[in-house]
Amino acid sequence: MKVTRRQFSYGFLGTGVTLGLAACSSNSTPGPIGTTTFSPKPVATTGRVRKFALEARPTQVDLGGRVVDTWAYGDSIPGTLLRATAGDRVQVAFKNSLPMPTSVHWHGLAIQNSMDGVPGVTTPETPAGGTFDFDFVIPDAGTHWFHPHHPLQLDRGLYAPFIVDDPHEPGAYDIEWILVLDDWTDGVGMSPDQILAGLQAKGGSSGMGGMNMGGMNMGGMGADGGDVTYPLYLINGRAPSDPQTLAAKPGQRVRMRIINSSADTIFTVALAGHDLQITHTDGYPVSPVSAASLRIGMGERYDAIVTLKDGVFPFVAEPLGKLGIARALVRTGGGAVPAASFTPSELTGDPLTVTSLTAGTGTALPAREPDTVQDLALGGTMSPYEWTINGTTYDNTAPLTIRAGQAGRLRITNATMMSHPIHLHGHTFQIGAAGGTGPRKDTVLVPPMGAVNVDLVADNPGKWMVHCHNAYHAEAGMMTRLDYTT
Ligand SMILES: [Cu+2]
Repeated sequence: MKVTRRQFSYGFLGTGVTLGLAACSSNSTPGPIGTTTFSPKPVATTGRVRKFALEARPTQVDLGGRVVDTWAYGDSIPGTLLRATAGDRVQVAFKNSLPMPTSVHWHGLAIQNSMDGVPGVTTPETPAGGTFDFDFVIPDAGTHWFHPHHPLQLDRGLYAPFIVDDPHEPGAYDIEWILVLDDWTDGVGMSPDQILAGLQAKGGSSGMGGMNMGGMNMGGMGADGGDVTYPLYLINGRAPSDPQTLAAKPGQRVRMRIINSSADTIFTVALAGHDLQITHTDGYPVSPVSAASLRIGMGERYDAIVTLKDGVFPFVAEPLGKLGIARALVRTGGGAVPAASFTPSELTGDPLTVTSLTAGTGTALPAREPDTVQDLALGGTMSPYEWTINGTTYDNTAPLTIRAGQAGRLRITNATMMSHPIHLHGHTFQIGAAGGTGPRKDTVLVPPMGAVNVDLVADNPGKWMVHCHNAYHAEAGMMTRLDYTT
């Protein structure tokens, strides 16, 4: 996709926050709206309707004393949390106050196709100054999020958590802490548009500051530094010199909901002095497993339970193959705050990765041989700067196909020297094989020169994106679709 993007200048509009929540009762379900006529999969509803207002707009944010212009949902990064219960009908009145068209994709929500937020495929693009009324029923609980399906806009401040509560949640924790990780350049380094232009112009060997094409030249996970180095890494919109602090008491159990909203950065995370008990990934339960540190790719989410000790403890996210850290703090007692560059010893060992996880009880797909097996071969070249699936960029893609009711297997192979977080819309797949031990996920980090098989059930008709969640790879072509055929 050779897209030339306009550069914009904009000022601080200073308009009021419009995000809000109201609830009322209704038993009706939304009909399809948008460009497609696929019927949504049946969902058990609570009968509740939750209404939100959401605005994407230019604003300013304070990154540790440095005030920068960016685009965000409201006036903060991350944007204000949206929250509902599985089975709720959600209505979002969206307003686009950006100076260009945008879209909203509800990452992890397996909702009806017409509400999926992919311009030209599922949902009309919202023009500058325009509005769109989203209306959908949420089938599944979990830690999810939302962002534009305009990849370079994701590398600004347009992201926010969407937490879907489980009506049957056992709730064996005292406090919840949502941690949104991000790599940040907007207003500090180059703009996302300048970064892409540099990658395309120089084929990856650019002398422009901020470029790091090492990912194509290094072998193996752990040397996988993406295509871009960033001047800042953030947790909950805060720089490491000005971290957010969770105030709690010793002995309290914290449920951490960790979301990697980065454009180009895989993180390894740890909480100093504590092990993380991993309980969910991408919203689905896993058999709980304890780990000192955890690796999380772009678009992935992990939930972890921690029983807090007494003191001050940095939660640190270390970008894979890049310099710097992001961090937040837990304070349960007295003690000095470690230096902004402090990295906990928990980050020195091998982190937990998806290969160590098994599906939680009742989470596996029913055991079933696939009716259709399809290949997803990941590739790319530096010059020109193109990333491909099955040998082509998205503008020439031949979509994968499936029929409603079929069991499908995707055989994902990676012929490049860097990891790619592959995200499927509208479904969660099971890593390995249906009925096996692998976890349910919607985004899987495929290692360099590696391969991952995933199984899915075609239970949500539509045209669904399958793509790399590296924003620059997606923009440079690493996308295809899974289209239902009749
Ligand atoms: Cu990629």
